Amino acid sequence: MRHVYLVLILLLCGVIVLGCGKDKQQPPATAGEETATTKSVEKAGSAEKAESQEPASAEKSGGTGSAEKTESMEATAPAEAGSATKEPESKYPKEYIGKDGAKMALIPEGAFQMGNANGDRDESPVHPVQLDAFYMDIYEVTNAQYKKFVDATGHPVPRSWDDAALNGPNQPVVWVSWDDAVAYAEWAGERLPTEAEWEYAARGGLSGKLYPWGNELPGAGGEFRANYYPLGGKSDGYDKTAPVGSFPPNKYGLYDMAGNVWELCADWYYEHWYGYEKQVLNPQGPTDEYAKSNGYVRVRRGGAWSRRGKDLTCANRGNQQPGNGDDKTGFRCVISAKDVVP
Ligand SMILES: [Ca+2]
Ligand SMILES: [Ca+2]
Repeated sequence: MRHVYLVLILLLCGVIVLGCGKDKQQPPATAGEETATTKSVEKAGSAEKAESQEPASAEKSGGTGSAEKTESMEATAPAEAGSATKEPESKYPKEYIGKDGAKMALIPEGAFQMGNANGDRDESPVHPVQLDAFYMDIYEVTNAQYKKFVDATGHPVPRSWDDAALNGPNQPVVWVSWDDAVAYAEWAGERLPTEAEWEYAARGGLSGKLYPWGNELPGAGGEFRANYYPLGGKSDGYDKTAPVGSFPPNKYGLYDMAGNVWELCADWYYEHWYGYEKQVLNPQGPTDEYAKSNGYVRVRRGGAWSRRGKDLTCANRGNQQPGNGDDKTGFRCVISAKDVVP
């Protein structure tokens, strides 16, 4: 009987020793995590590194270990980063190439104040908006891109393709209606941006500024920041549309968010909508009954080559009949980041 007790005691000791050993193996792991979190500034880089290394290490170690490690690093990131930076965006690659071949930039999830209290009446009241991450074409859709769509689908050709002032391959496509733009977006597996997404993207992460670059007028100091209609006409270098990307991008890497061509958005336009809007997260614009009171027109944003500088503000709102086109209006597409990286 004593022998049995002895054996049991020995076994118990063994279990305890093993247990302690296990505990002792953990500190290096948590210490590693700690160093990772204390280096929060480098986190984005190291997280990317971990992601890019994942396939290789997954093969080596059977996958689960390194995957867990990556996950735990990501999980600690938001808590550590707190209010300092927008780290969660590192979950998604910075760039994405759409099915139409267009380069798209990641617009990170975040919140902003939509509208401009000192702008036109339809830009008030300023109200909070929260958006999930999405990708946006860095350029307005060009004639060359639109031709791929026309060739593939037999969609009608825009009338501007006869006009030498507008039909350059890298000029934005114009004389497209909202219906045409939606057809293109669907063909590309994408969609038009909501009005809120458009304004958030145009602001490029700047808070409370008038234009994508700040508060200066587009031609302040003789330095042109957009294609518009400066005093005297075309001193910005372009009489009508400019090839996309002719002016510097905003901080999200988006070109021509101010000027060149107006850009169609998904939403109906209703001039008093901001006073009724209740949806903070991913707002979709006016419901049918409000759209009706403005005669069912769609939002367009950003001003155009035909407009004075003050019309190029991020918050300025325009509209257009959904079946109409003109030589001042084009579009660009977006896709939700979760539809690209589930
Ligand atoms: Ca111009
Ligand atoms: Ca534009």
